[in-house]
Amino acid sequence: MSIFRRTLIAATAAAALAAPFASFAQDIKPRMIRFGYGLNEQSNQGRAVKLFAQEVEKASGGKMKVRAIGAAALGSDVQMQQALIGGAQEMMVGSTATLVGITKEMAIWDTPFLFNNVQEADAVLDGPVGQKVMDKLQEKGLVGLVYWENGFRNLTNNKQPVAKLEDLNGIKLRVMQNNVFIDSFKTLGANAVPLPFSELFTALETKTVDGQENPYNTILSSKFYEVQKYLTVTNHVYSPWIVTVSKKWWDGLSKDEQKILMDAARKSRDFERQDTRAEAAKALADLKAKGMQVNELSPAEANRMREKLGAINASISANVGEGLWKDVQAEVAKVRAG
Ligand code: TF8
Repeated sequence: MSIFRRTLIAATAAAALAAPFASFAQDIKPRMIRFGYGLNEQSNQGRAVKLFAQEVEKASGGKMKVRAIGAAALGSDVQMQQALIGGAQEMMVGSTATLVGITKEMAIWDTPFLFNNVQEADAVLDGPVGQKVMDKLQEKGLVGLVYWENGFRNLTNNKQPVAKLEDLNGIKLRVMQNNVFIDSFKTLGANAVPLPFSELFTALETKTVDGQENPYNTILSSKFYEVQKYLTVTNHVYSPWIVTVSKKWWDGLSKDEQKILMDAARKSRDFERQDTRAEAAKALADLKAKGMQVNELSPAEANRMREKLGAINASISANVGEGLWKDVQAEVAKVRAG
């Protein structure tokens, strides 16, 4: 028998002995996970990252530790995405909208008025098409785990109440660094200025921009009510957040470690959506109490806005691919049909 064969047999025997052991001892190494996010600790984003960290530590018997770093202390969404791709940071949560420069298909979620309610959003994002878009990230060095809810976006500004389309004329409006958002607000007549979220409060405070758009939760947790007078209920688009992992780092994890992260991500998603919805339900009243002047659009004006924004659908479809556009429309139609 050759030495090679003998070694092989010995190795096989050793593996056979090790196998039953592996079935009850999980393959988990001590890991330090830097998890960055852009909002502050007191936000819905901060609360859900905290829950994720607790779940990972619990499930790994304290071996995997999550260092949650909020308030964009590790950089803006775009900067953190690059750190994940390069392997300098392990995890983050941020807007799908800020990923469009990396994975163009993500722009599908920026389609104005794509979802009418959160049930539609959950069904499509958690369904096969949502997964397909998320999996596209892998080619670019990122692994998407789950979508969280940022929420329906509403408009604030410091110039005047926006009651009709024309009121947006000339308003300097900060938008996310994303072509669909830039096009949307240009189409509506605003002067759209792309800026990272981490620079937004200061830009509003110093009047570099007049307004911005974000869900009630963020307007509250980021204290935009201190620097913004008018809020218009537009619900012009539903924004998801997405939890992503550095693929470079993820590929070096054991199956057990990956499962711990995936399970914790799903738990955090369910918690985050509930928490966000509960907060959103009372946030508008809180914002009024803080002194914001709130108005709703008349149905006629809301329709005008909707029609105007419909004009950019063709370019979104061309950018993400007509196949994906149709798949998403079909999924939405399916959910609506019940
Ligand atoms: C925005 C988004 C932000 C997110 C967050 C920093 O306006 O809505 O909430 O990017 O992760 O930039």
